[in-house]
Amino acid sequence: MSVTVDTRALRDRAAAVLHGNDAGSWTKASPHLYPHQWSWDSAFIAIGWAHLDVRRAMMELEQLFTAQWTTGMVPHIVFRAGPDQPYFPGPEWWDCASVPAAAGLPVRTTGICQPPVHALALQRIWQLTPRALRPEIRARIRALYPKVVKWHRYLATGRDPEGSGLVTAYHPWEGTDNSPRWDRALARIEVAKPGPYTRLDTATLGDPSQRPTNWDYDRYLWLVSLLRKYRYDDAEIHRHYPFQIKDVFFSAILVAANAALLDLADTAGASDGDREQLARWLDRGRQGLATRFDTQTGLCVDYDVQAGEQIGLRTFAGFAPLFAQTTDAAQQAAQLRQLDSADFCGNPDFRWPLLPSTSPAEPAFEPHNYWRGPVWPIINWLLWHSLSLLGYVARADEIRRDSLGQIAAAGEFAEYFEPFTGKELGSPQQSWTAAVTLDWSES
Ligand code: 2M8
Repeated sequence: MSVTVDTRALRDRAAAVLHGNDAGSWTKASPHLYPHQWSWDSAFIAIGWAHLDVRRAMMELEQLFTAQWTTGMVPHIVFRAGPDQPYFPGPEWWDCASVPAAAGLPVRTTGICQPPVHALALQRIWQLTPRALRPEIRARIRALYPKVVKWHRYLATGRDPEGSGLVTAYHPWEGTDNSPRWDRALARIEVAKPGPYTRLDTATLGDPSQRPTNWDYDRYLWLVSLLRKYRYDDAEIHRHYPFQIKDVFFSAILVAANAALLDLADTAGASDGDREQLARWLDRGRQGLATRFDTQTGLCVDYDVQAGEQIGLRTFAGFAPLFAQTTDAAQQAAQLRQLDSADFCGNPDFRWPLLPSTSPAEPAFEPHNYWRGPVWPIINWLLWHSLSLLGYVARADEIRRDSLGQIAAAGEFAEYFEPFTGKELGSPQQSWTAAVTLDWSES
């Protein structure tokens, strides 16, 4: 389906959402549901800001990295909103201030992380920097770059002690909360007694059916209590902790992010050592993903380390080779066939031929429930970005056009969209949706 989109008007409205969520030096992920600074949201948000003000875009990332742990980890939430903007679970559930790696931080944070989109943001900022501002922005990139390398080093070592090229995720909150990818691993947790708690998300949103269940939340919070017990120590976690998943999507973003850092190496004045290291991580990541590629289905599959089993569900994460910009022609062809099959974008009943978070062919598919089916603009942005870089320019442009059409038709910068109707779901005025709209409007 195609509609005529007034791109200029959409762009102005997207800019207004970012301005509305701007807290000065950082941006709320959304005005009510997510009032703090989230890690990968911030990266997308910086891409949006880069179209309005590259200095402000740099500041978004610089602020986020002030919360970087001494291990190199960039925490998934930096708690910055005041007490008038409650969020659950807050810093007390995480209790990170007493952890040595986070003890000296000026802000309170969580103890887990999210996909490293930040290098892609840095790359976009530099591409959009006007000539007159280049000396200043180059200097700021030079200052931030080693911190981003350190972040990638944490993921390549602390999160991959086996040197497999695949990142081990510790928690559903490390990106795609209630994705059915985690269902079996969560179901194996026999006793989940996180203690009394009151959720705020379902009340804020008003429709619990668009959010994870209480069964999920019991387990999310129980896992936090275990991480707390292990003092967020990676070695302890790898030894004892029940939820450890080699996450192909997270790993693919690390590959793409390492490629982006290499692309910026001259601008940032990277050392030879850093360049060699980044190239090794990039290569190892691609090899790791190749070991998880299923030639039968044409999709990549996650691996549950504790259970020793594959997670063969059809979700957006199966396109990890595309997200990692694989150079393997056979993989590219197989992935593109899957992408446009009825199991994904080619579903004849979809309002827009966009990538859903979970395939409608999966029994766990729920079209209105969060990461279990809806279309997420940021995921489609990552796909568009990769396809463009791989040279599939026409297919990429269709994704861009249909994504803008979806957002314009719904009339809201929603967190996610129902795939059959295109209806807006989740939080309105979601910053990262506005940010990718800005990027798409200008591309
Ligand atoms: C969602 O996650 C938070 C917890 O981190 C939540 O549900 O409360 C996820 O979509 C996550 O990927 C995203 O970063 C966050 C803020 O947009 O919301």
